[in-house]
Amino acid sequence: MSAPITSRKTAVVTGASSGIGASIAQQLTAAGFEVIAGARRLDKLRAITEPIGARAHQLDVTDVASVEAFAAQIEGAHLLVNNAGLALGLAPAADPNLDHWRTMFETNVMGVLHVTRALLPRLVASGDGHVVNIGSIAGLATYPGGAGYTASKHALRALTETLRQELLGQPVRVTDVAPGLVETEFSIVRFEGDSERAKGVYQGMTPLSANDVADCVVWAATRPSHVNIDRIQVMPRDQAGATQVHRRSTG
Ligand code: NDP
Ligand code: 8X3
Repeated sequence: MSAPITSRKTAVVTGASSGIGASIAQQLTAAGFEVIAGARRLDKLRAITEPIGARAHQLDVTDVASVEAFAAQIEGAHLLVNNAGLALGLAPAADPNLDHWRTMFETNVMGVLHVTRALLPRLVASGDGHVVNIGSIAGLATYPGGAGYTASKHALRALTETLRQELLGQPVRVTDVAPGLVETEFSIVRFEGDSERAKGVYQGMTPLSANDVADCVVWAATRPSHVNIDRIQVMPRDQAGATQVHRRSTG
């Protein structure tokens, strides 16, 4: 007797052209989801999605027209992973780079709002929807020079928690996955291509990998439908807080 035909659940992953989002797309595909991935750099995105048979569409989460065009290509969705995000610089709050602040808020907060707003009706209609927002330890703590980024991730946490409250009674779960240090392109972006400075962030310690965070997302997404994992705070063993990092001497 042949196995019953089961339809695959559809997952949408933003910012899947590198780092954590790429690993989430890969691991969700391996877990049986049909993945639709978005990012601005379509060539990098396709290099991730083609080998795993996922769909790739260009997406700039800060641009409402781009979000609408992206959403128009999606028929139905069960899982939305709002992963696209970035930090820019480490300027003090008293002497801020206003363009950096704007881009961080436009991406990390407004971007999540735009994509969620566009896809929420489809998540509800699926009868078993789930929004996973990639927050950060920076949404739970602060550090000098990090005000623009930490304020945006605190705002994202408020958005995530409010969404969970407002969706009470609807068939949609809401999860915050909040990692500590993860070695990806994150610090290269933060320091605008200065890879030596970026490497220094992880010097002498063992950071999380993108796969470690993707594991958490897949675990939360594959719990039974009545189980809402509110938050997973996941840290390297070498990190005990936003600024408490154990580093071994490398000299
Ligand atoms: P990466 O820089 O490796 O990946 C960021 C991803 O976001 C890229 O795919 C990038 O794609 C995408 N992105 C950025 N801006 C936009 C935009 N406007 N529209 C669409 N996609 C966008 O960093 P990470 O993988 O580390 O970061 C992923 C998430 O994890 C972020 O939200 C970050 O804040 C969070 N995080 C990271 C931690 C870390 O230590 N690395 C720790 C805690 C949380 P493209 O440029 O092609 O658009
Ligand atoms: C990224 C981690 O510590 O750079 O969200 O803010 S940190």
